[in-house]
Amino acid sequence: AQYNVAVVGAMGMVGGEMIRTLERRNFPVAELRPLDIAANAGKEVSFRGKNWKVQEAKGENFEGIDIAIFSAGGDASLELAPKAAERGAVVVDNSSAWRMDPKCPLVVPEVNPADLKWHNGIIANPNCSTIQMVVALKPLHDYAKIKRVVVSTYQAVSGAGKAGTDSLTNEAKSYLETGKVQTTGKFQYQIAFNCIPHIDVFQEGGNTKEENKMIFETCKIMGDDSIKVSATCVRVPVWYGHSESVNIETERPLSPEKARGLLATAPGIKVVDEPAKNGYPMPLFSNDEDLTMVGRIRKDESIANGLNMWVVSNNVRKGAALNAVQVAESLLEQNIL
Ligand code: 2RA
Repeated sequence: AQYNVAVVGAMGMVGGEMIRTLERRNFPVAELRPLDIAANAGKEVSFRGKNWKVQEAKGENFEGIDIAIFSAGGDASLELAPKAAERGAVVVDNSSAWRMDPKCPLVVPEVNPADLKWHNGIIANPNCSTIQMVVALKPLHDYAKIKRVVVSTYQAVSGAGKAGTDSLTNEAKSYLETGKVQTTGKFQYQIAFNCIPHIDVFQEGGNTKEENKMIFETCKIMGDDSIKVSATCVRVPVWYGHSESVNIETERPLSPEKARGLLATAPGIKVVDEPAKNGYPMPLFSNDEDLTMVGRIRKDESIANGLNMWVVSNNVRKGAALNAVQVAESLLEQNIL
């Protein structure tokens, strides 16, 4: 069977990656319907050697759509996802709008594919920094039961879209050319040659929204509210690829060797862990990578059952577009559509 697939936010960085991912993975698309803001209606996107005209993202333009993949910001999702679902589409939404809604499954196919079975029309794609972490946590949690996670993230500027990557490029360029940085204002401060411990807005209690996303989304995806998560999310001057220092405490003993074996055989993971050969994951190697890379796996000697690891994944691919397409693939595999 083939399906009519809408991509909402088709002209954006993640929307464009979604279309490339649908093509690259040969998703059975009968009609591709690129949807975006009115100003972009009439423009064209290429898919499978054809040009497809962009239409305005509005209710009636979801008629006849089987799957609607959104990456158009929270407001558009709040307004249009229910309209798409009313017209019979299954929505996979990359914004944060529906992630903690009890009626909406929050899914990483390598972790909780069965949650797709209870969807009510809208499925939420988790935050990029959460996705890569739970892919790595899943095999270790199943074997040794994770009690607590402490994570520090080193997030690429592309997490803030094209404006984010442009900021880094322009600021670095102006510094190297003139010795002064002309900031573009996308981030709170200059990001070139700097790190900013502030992603999204500050919440009650001092965490940012990005940090709370990692805390709350992790428990929902893992299906275990007993997992304690502490997160610090930092923007760093890297274009693509989020890196995370992940420390876990488990109920049962878990040696680095055992962890390495579990990770190496788990879905969606590539273990890159050969310190003697300077073998460890880096965002520079994540550009063409669909897998979540894990390295620096070592015992945390400061507690009884502690383990440290370093997790790197491409935030535009697995962190957004790829995971959303894999959710759509899982719907087909499980005959849920
Ligand atoms: C960021 N995770 O990195 C957020 C949204 N993509 O900016």
